Amino acid sequence: MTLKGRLEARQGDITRMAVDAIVNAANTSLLGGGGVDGAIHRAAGPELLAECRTIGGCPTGEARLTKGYRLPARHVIHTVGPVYRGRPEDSRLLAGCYTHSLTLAMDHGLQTLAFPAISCGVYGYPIADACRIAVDSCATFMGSHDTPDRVVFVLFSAAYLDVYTRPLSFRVA
Ligand code: AR6
Repeated sequence: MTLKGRLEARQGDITRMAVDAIVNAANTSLLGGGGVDGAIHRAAGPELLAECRTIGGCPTGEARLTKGYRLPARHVIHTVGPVYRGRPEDSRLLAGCYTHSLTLAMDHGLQTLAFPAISCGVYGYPIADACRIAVDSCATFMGSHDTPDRVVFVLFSAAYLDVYTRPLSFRVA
């Protein structure tokens, strides 16, 4: 299945994305925090935290779905990236964030998704390694499923967007 037009990267604020679901780089409590997690909770309003309280947390490498409330996105997929320690399981857990999020989207018929650079802020994952895992995980999943229709990597900085350009050009013919 072609990836052309289905997988792209852009610079921006993920809370502004009008997609079926934005992905949140959360922590295992799912009760909010700083970085993109804080921005998503601020933009979604207190109803998001209320729904998160009912979930009871999420293990690292997995994902959970909520509504989007006051966000332009209809849903939020909360996933928990690994704290980077340079161990082999870091990459397995980070890949799990992407594949679990994509599977959850597929199971709920969500066709457009936006991902931030999971684990690349407070959790310290080196951006080049994390980017390769993100692109490979999404390209592999989307190459064997016709859903989701479209995935956008939304990077806060121009420098991070630059990192995504080459790996994406290799995978998206
Ligand atoms: N849109 C897009 N990207 C953003 C936005 C935004 N509005 N805000 C930040 N980023 P981080 P982590 C980028 O630290 O490393 C929280 O406290 C940011 O520049 O948000 O997975 C959670 O509760 C960086 O590139 O997530 C956890 O405790 C990327 O998003 C912990 O941080 C991820 O940075 C998770 O740490």
